[in-house]
Parts: sequence; structure tokens; C-alpha cells
Amino acid sequence: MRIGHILFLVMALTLPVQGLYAEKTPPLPAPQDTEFIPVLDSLLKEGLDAARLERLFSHPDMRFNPNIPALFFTVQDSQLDYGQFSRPEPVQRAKKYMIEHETTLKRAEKESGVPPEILTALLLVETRLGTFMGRNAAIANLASIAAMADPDVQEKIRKHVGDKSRYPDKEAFRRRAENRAAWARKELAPLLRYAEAKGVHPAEIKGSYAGAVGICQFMPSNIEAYAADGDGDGIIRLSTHEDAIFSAARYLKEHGWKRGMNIQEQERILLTYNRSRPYARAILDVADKLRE
Ligand SMILES: [Ca+2]
Repeated sequence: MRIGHILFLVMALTLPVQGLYAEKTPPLPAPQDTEFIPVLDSLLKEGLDAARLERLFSHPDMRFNPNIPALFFTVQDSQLDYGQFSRPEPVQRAKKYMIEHETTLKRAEKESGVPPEILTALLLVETRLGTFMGRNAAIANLASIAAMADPDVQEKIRKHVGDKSRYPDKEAFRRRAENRAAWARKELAPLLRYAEAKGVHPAEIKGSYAGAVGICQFMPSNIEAYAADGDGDGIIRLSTHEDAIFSAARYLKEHGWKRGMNIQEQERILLTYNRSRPYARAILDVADKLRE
């Protein structure tokens, strides 16, 4: 009886206070750029923690950048210079890398069947062996792409791209914008979880224009599916060589890499990492040179 009485009293005292608090809770500060408002709203609807989102969107690097989504309408993979990786200087650096990381590469090969030459060539093509992992915050790039879900932002990007567009047809542009926006939107929460596990602010993780992170350039959703803890410290850090090497190896293994595959089969698996034939061929070509 007494406990019930006290409980009633406590409830009577706290309920109005909670109600008052709820009324007075200030709304989240608006993101620095209005283009991000629908992105922030959709993350809140997904149930992500408001305080975490506030910390994210108030970071100085969390700015909308129209140049990032614009790239999805201008760049063609065949225009990229994959031949640069087979030149003597990068190949020489890759040979040094193989010696320096021999133990890790051999351990990764033992588990995955992917040879050190392929893993090294892949990391060379992806990030020049970890020396270039992107200039901007990966999460700002992804949010800038995700912002295209909003028709006004879409129109802004269409004007920004202008006559450089490979999608001059308005409807084709709209379809691609919506498709890319939905894809980028799904990568935001995994990137936030990755940052939290690493104990860093999400905006401090640099990435490619498409939001790939680390020495092995994983999309955030792939981190959860395929990343591996190569150095065994219990945390996935794709900015370390051990974790990046093991993660790339695991990805290729889980996409069908087997010992003794012929070149065509190897190319087919590399295409699952990046759907570009010149990319896959550049890796095989560098790997060949590393065997010399
Ligand atoms: Ca680790």
C-alpha cells in the first residue's frame, strides 16, 4: 500500500514536468544548408538519435556541395586514366608495399585464397596504397547526393550540371537523380554506425565522391557485410592496412574468388568490387607486373 502510494505521488509529480519539458524542448537546429533538411528529416523518421544528428549536421564540414551529385551526371568511368597504375613508379611502390606488408598479405591469402599481388594491385588502384582516401567528409558527400531526393535540389543540380550533362533528357535526369539519392540515403546510417564503433566524429572520415571509405574504399553498407578485423583489435578501422587488406580479401572471397581461377573468372569477381572493365583490367595488369 505504502509503495503504491509513493509511486502515485512520484507519478503525479513527474508527469506534468515531463509534459512541460516536451513542450519546451527546442527543435533541432536547422542544418547549415537548407538542402539537407529533408535528409535530416528522413533520418529522424528512421529513428536515429536526434542529439547525434544534431552533432553531425552542425559540424563545419557538413555542407551541401552541388559538385558532388553533379559528378553522377558528367563522369564516365572510361574517361578515367587507369593506365597510370601500370607505369614503373607506381608498380615499384606496390612492390615495396608487398614486402612491407608481406605477413598480413600472406595471412589474408591463407584465409581467402586471394594472392598478395591482386590485393596490393587493388589497393594501389583504389587509394594509391592508402595515400589518397578522398578530400571531403564521406558523410557530407553522401548527404549531398541523398539531398537529390528533393525535386528542388534535383533542379538545382540539373542547372548546375548544365550542358555537361550525359542525361540531357529531363525525365532521364530525374530517374537517375532519384535512384542515386535513394542509394546514398541508405549508406548514411551504416556510416554513422562505423564512425561510432571507431569512436570518431562521422564528419572526420574522409571518402570518395561516392562515399567509399578507407584504404580499400568500402561503401559503408559493405563494411557491415564484408569488413574484417585484420589486426584483431576488435574494431574495424579501414584506415589501417591490416583491416583494409583483410576486408578486401574477404569481400572478394565472399563474391566467389577461388584459388586457381583463370583470368576471365578473376576479372568477373573484380567487377563485383567496382563495375568497370578498365578498373578490373588495371588490377590484373598491375598484379602481372608485381609477379615479374
Ligand atoms: Ca582492427
